Amino acid sequence: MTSSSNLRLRDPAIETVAEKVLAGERLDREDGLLAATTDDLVGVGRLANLVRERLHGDTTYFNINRHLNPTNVCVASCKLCAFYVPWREKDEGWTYTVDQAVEIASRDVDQTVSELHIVGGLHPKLLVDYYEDLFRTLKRRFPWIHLKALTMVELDFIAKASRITLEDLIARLRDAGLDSCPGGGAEIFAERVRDQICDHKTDGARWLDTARTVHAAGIKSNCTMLYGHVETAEERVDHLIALRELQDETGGFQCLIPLAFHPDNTALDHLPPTGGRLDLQTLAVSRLVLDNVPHLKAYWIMLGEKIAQIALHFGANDLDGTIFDERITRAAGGTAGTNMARARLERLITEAGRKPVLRDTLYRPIEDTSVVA
Ligand code: V47
Repeated sequence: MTSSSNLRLRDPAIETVAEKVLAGERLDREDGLLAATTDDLVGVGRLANLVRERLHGDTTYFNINRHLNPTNVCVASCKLCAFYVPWREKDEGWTYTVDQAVEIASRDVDQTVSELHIVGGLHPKLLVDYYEDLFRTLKRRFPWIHLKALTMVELDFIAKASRITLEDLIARLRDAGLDSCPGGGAEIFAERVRDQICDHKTDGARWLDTARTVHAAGIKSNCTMLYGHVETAEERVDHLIALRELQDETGGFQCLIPLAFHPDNTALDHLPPTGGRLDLQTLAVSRLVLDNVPHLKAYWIMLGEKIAQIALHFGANDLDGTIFDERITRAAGGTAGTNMARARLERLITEAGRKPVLRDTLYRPIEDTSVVA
């Protein structure tokens, strides 16, 4: 049996955190802060790994998926983002018709691709009927595919722009084929931070309220935390606790994806990129504090393959997917690329001593032994 003494912690300050983790007790804000600020990275990692193995053993999920960004034109102008083209310069960006979007998706969607991840800019002319048409057409063309589409920020914006309630919007999109929602746009909930990185966008309380409404409609979603910019450790822990409180209420979050800030080509390009230390400690703290969300994703596109692989021992149990055609991280200087072969993802997982399991978006294993390299 594991005791805090054989965890070989270097920092006595995290002994109390360890005792709680070993007893399966919930961590409070103080505990989260100790874990986020200790220099005992390996100790915190061991604790997070314990929780990960308790929940999932060696199982490490991945899927075969494609991103689709119907537009990069956006009225929000977030300083954190390098992907958007402002509305006044809309001709410099792209806004696909439904037929164009489906044509782009069809370039590399076949029966092995189980998920389309669809997000884009806040475009004032793309209203509910556009997304209904898009989802219906995609489902007709690829009936097996799961549509994980539209962040809480986009849903909030589209409902207002279409002059309908959020409840109506969600019901209409669900009828058109929406299956679940991705976790983007949460950033850091603290107003102090949002004022500096994404003012004029849905605020933290509204993001959470929108997720509450999505979950009440029976739709699962993911959640994210963007770290490594102007936020403090306190603000990260508070963000995780706000997600935990909503999850206690709804149970609708499947997965947290901590997103490493990429500064290139953004209005915050004076900031340095994150280091491996912050990446791994943030994943570990996320696993420890967010005790009621089952999955923690090491998003290889933002972490890089090597940190994502090591993250499988710091709390993470999911690597996302093959990800055809990722554009948001690439715009901000991401160098990990896109379109990873399935065999390579599986190799990253097995080389880390974990067991790869191909999943669908709802974390159901897909029985399939074929290897598509
Ligand atoms: O909403 C934007 C963030 C998000 C930058 O739910 C940036 O399964 C870092 O949410 N540096 C999009 N991050 C990505 C996202 C996501 C990715 C993979 C899986 C899932 C899921 C969700 O990326 C945006 C924003 O929070 N972002 N710009 C940047 N420069």
